[in-house]
Amino acid sequence: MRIGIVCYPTFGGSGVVATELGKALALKGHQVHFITYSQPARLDFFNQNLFYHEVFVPTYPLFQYAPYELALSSKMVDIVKFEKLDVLHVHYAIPHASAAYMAKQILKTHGVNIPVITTLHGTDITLVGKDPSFEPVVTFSINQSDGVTAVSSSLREETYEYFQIEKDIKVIPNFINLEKFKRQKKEHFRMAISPNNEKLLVHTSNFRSVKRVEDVIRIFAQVRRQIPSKLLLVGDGPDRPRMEKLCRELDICNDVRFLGKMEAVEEVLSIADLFLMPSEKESFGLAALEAMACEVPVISSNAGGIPELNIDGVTGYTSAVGDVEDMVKKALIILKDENLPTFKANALARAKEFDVDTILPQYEKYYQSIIDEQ
Ligand code: GMT
Repeated sequence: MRIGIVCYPTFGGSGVVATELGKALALKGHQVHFITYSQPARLDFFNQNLFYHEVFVPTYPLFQYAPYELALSSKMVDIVKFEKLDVLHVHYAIPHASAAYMAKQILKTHGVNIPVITTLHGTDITLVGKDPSFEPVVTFSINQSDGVTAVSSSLREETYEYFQIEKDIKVIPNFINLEKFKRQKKEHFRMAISPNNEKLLVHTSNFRSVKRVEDVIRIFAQVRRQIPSKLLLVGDGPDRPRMEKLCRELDICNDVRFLGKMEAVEEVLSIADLFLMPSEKESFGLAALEAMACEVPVISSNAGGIPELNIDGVTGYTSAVGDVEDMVKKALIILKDENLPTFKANALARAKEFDVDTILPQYEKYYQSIIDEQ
């Protein structure tokens, strides 16, 4: 197949899933064309089947806001026609689904019918999408897509709850490349971070309020009182300065490291004992899946689709959003030396169920079914 993929090119979950999907499809012999405003962060290797088309938005003094969506639609029209694409797969509804709708209508006037598939990733539905500023456009463009997928059953149900959706939404979960995400021998790194064999807790996110990083720090502060431990924080975002201040107030700076944005997050996960994800909302929790693939059990909230991944009492524990006390209690259970190996093994076994080789054929089958319907 000749597939167009539209996504955010950043480290965020939707961009990562879209890029890893495109890479995996290219390795299976499909021709994949990425259409976005800069080179996707993980589009980091050469493959004869991979193409990248940059969307350029001209500026003009009249534009307070440059019209990215129009430039994107125009680029889609051009690439679909010139590269003779079979399907356009857009990731994150805003503004990709409406831009694709526009492109589809234009292409019709050129005698081209391009099937459009929209994948809903989370905040495009649960936070941003239901804002009245966007809701009518999101509802319309989801209903006008030829196919719609969501990354968890929870997100599917929330989409039906918040929007008047007539389309069937297919659930295709996030997936993981177990070749990249596996526990590596990084003993020197562990020795440097926890020289006295302290337990290592890790959190990775974009430090937005939805991630509740404050809970991460408060959980750690309490765990640390009972078990010698260290906290590694990977990622960056608007809440980071406030979190650094909180660490000072709690006098735990010596045991907390802010590592910033990292490419090779699997290296940090390889030395971790516990992953913390206390999110307010989380459609799937790709970061937790990456941790589990590196044999790291998870303490999480029970928000959104997380319980579809983190099995309570097996791969870690889930607690109500904001219940820091419960998360501390459960973290201490996992970190006991007699419990840790079982949780680690269970986390890996669960991650294997989301192996890219299992999930990729679900996308291929879905693409074909939507193409065949046209
Ligand atoms: O987690 C984020 O804030 C980034 C966000 C995104 O859209 O890039 O991630 C969302 O999509 C991921 C991939 O499908 C999911 O694994 C994340 O759970 C989801 N985030 C939220 O729902 C908050």
